[in-house]
Amino acid sequence: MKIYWFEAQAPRRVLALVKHLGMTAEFVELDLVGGDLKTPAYARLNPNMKAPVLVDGEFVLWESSAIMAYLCIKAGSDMWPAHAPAEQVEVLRWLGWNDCHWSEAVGSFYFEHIIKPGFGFGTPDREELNAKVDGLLRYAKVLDEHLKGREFVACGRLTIADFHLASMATYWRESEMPLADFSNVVRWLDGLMRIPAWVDPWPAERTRRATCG
Ligand SMILES: N[C@@H](CCC(=O)N[C@@H](CS)C(=O)NCC(=O)O)C(=O)O
Repeated sequence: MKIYWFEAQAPRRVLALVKHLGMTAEFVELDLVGGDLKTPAYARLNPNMKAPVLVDGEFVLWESSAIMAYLCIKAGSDMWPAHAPAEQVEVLRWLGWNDCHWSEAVGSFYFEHIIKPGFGFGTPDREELNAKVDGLLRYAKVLDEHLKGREFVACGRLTIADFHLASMATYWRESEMPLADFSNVVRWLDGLMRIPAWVDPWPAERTRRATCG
């Protein structure tokens, strides 16, 4: 099994899960700036030209939430409750909420403060972020109220929903996301930082991309 990745939030959650579940994989690191995601060979794996991508034999899968579900099924982990329909829809609800609302709310802060300096794309545009504050507060309130009295997002235990929602918000302090007043969100994010694979998801051994397949 190969996983194509680079140091960014969507690959982060997949790599953290692989490590957390104790799975083995070949981790193929992509050079974003060098254009690895724009090659025809990579586009054949993922026509969106994004990471991560999982290749397991002939099977190719993109979208981190689907990849995480696949990994859990393969490992027999209930972090994706494949055999419990009521729990499955609960997790699914938060995966969808992330992709439609939360990732949009936190994404600009993450991009301006983590991705731009990290990849040499310039310095954070704080004026641009001022316009994003209301959107973030709106959805942070939803998550904060949901997390009242809860340690995890769904099913009363760690699921892929936690990794999915936390991957950009983990960097909230460095990204100047106005989350300090959302004590349940902060408690949840700080709690995840007690999971070794979440703190350090990146592979110890890295293979540079030679071929896509
Ligand atoms: N919804 C996708 C998002 C994939 C995505 O946007 N990946 C980013 C890294 S976090 C990427 O590959 N960006 C490269 C680019 O846009 O050129 C997923 O969850 O897998």
